Amino acid sequence: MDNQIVTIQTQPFEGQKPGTSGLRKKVKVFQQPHYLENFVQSVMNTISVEDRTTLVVGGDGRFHNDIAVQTILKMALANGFKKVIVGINGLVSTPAASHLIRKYNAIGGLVLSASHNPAGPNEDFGIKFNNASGSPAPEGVTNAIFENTQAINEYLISDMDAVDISDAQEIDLNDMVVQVVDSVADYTELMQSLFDFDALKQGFASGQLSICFDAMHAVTGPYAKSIFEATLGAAEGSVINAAPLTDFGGGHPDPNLVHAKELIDIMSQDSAPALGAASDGDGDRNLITGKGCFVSPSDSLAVIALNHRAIPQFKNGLAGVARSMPTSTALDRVAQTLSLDCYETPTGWKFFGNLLDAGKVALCGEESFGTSGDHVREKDGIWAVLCWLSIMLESNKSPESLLRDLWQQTGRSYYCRHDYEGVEGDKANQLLAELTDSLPTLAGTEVSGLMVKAADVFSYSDPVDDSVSNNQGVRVFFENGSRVVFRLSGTGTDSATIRVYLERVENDPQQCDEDAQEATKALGEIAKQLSKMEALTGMTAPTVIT
Ligand code: G16
Repeated sequence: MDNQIVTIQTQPFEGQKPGTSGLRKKVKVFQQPHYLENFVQSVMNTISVEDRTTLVVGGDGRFHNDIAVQTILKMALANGFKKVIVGINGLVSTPAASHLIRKYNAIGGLVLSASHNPAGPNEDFGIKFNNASGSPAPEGVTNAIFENTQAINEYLISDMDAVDISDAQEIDLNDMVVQVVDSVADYTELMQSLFDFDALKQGFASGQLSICFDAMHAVTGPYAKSIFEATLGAAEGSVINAAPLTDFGGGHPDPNLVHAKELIDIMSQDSAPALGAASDGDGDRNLITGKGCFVSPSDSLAVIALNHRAIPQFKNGLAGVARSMPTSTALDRVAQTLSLDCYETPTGWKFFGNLLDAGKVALCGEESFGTSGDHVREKDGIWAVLCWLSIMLESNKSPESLLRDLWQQTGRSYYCRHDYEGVEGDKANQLLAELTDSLPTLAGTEVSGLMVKAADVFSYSDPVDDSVSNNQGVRVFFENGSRVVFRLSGTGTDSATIRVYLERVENDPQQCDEDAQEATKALGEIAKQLSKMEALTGMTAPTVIT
């Protein structure tokens, strides 16, 4: 093919700073001329010319995915990449993208997704760069990308026609090869290597296992169909909302109690299958529920850790475990019971990358419905479901009784997250600033009957590369072991969201049956009081409780 490389003059856009997980903005923002190109060029500028070997590209299939993929192919060619691996029709789940990067020894990947945020012409789009280990780029790299976006004055792009990526094939563009891969097949093969598929198959055949998996019309539908139905023999129709749609069917593919209501309703019926699960827009998050029994993400992580020997990937033991700071301390108690190292990182999967690469941990998780192992460097929704199926099969127990076992052995973290959405950015910043200012005198005071033991702003020193990340959330600890955490979401696309994380630890196994929302209600009031929520934002109650 005879393609011309064109140099386009451009100017920096404001606000191209990657957040918790890449750059997320409204589609309309990404549709502005040069907007996506500026960011992509800024990423490519951080990769030296000799390192521009293989790049992985793909996304969750949301509106604008197709256009963005073609733009990136043209820019990869113009910027001297030798090969681009892309999923059929540009679709790749986030964990599958991480796997492709590792499998094909790519220098990294551009993952197109705004995760659980709604999709469509008036909704959200996103892009992030993952490094050669498949991990979301660490802060040093995202800062370098941001600096590039502020100084950019030109980008390189080929004038070639759109590449046909509708089938698995290799296309030679002379200077660059585009390899279109069936990422569902690659990912299914990976899962097969990590779990005992024969045993799981028998579990489904015997009726011991059954599942309802809600793909929420997002990217995991084909992966879930391939693994649960076609390979493991779950009944046809076990995967619901399986067809990926560019607007996710108008839904909000956030697998939580609010947005996965269809699944929760199915799981509350007498005819419910043994396990209910859902994943999000790009397939990295997961929700786990038994019959009428929601498993909080923090507890799910702790159950997987406690029962890790039932998972073939971990049959030789776990190197260590990690959780993000706001995630409940259930994992810490399991780690203590099993004598495992347990690390506490800031929110953002990228912070687990170094620990995983260094072999310090093999299982990580977050309260935001994310869990994964050391097989990829992203959270992995389907993998978490396979962990639960493996544990249920080996123990012959339901999710509910596995939860009870956890609470019996290590106590229960009653846990709830209150989100205050739609807050003006200035007001949200002011709330966090005033709260931070109040911290030095907080310890030793009593708030609504609870004594404050300590209060601080979480700062993380990475034990592998010694990098320091400050301002990672405000923590208030109480004498009775309860904890309240405040931070601003880094994944929104317009107004600010204040997240308030509530945890009350109950060590008496006889007292573990309360409803989590009820059990943390008083802490929620204390959090409002401490943060002057109503006075500063005008909000009297959270908009979402999970
Ligand atoms: C991303 C990050 C997670 C984080 C979550 C919520 O997930 O990878 O580590 O917990 O955002 O972040 P925030 O509280 O800042 O909104 P995802 O699934 O959105 O890519």
